[in-house]
Amino acid sequence: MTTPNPEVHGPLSRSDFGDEFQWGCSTSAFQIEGGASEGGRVPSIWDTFCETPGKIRDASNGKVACDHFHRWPDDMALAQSLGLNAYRFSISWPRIFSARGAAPNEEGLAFYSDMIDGMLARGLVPWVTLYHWDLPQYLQDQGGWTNRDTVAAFVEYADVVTKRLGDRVKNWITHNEPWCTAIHGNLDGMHAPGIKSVPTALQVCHNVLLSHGLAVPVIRANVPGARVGIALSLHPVEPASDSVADRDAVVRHDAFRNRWFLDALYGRGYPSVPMTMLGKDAPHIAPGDMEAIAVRTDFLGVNYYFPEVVKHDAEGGFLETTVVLPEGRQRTDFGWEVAPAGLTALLARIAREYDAGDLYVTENGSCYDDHPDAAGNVADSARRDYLVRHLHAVRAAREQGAPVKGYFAWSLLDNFEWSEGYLRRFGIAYVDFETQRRTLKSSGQWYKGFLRG
Ligand code: IFM
Repeated sequence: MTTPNPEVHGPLSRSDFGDEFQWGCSTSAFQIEGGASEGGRVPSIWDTFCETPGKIRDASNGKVACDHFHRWPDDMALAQSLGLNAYRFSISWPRIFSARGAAPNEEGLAFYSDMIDGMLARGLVPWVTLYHWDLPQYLQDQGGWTNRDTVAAFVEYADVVTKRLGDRVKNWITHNEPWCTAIHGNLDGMHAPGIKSVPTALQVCHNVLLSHGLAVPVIRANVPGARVGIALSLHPVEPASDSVADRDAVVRHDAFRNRWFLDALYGRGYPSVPMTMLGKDAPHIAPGDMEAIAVRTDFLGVNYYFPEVVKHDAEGGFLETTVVLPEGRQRTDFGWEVAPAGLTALLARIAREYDAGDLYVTENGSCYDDHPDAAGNVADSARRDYLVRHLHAVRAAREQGAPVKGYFAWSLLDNFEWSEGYLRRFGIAYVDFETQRRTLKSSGQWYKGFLRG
């Protein structure tokens, strides 16, 4: 199957990526499930955040979302119809434990167990994320991720879930985008729990990584043949100008955006800059933490959306940098730059600089506000083009030697886009949130044609 614009992009076929390549879509529990008070689920920090006036742009919440809690068989059938062989989703921690020290909620475990059976029956390899931002509120009430007991609670949660589901699930992702958990949740306050504090954000960041490190051996012990990793949001960084100050700003920005995570996970510790700049705001690191964080993993999940352009700015927070948006670049409706070459460069860089094992693009997608036309079709040509060009970028990275073994489009469905509510559509299938009807967009049709050859 060739791309829709072969004259622009050249031919691309599924077979270019080999038989073992994982082709999927990614989703997350809070963004699609709904069923917020069903099946023994208790509130998460996102339920609380949604109830706080002014936090969500359209004042919406995740109570119903895509109603995936009830409609998952149809959604899995949709995924199967696309020709996917994998599906990435997250488990809602508040569905599994209703209080610290409580017994696991059997109904919650059964929900995911049934869904996993449904995936396997449809030829979809399950890829499970344990934490995609929906911390139980009762844990936030005792300090959330700043409290090391939350680290212990996460490891217990990982233990229960992997013991119960590990007979069928082999691919485990501990955390999704710890940068967002830490920074959006605790520095800029855009995400739940909405805190704005440098030391809190840095401690959260450290404790989240620690919980990853401590959970990995537990998952391995529970799951024969487990493959365990973490999914990071990573961004190529470029200078706003050729000045020395801006080029130095790139080094600092990259050191926190990317290397803070990569260096720590692959045994180099946190980069000395910005650590030295943090002073008293630096995280408390207990003996043995860094060794735990650097536990061996099997793969790295790379979530790629856009590169960042930065300039030096003495007022620009602890990094003294500001992200700028140069004119004249192609952008999605969210303002994110469309830069497929950044994905190739990023994957090649990770392969060159880190011993990360296999790489999976665990998220990549674009936000455009397309709606059905009079005939009911959703002609999202910009999203289709984004998908085509980024698949070319993945193939280019493989040709450069990066061991990229899978691609998961974000997202299967339009969904709850965090503080933007339902105003930002990332799905390759359109969701009418009034009727819950799903309509495959042109991008989804292209993906299906490509996958089915
Ligand atoms: O919707 C999010 C997802 O939850 C995490 N990665 C980025 C996506 C788009 O913003």
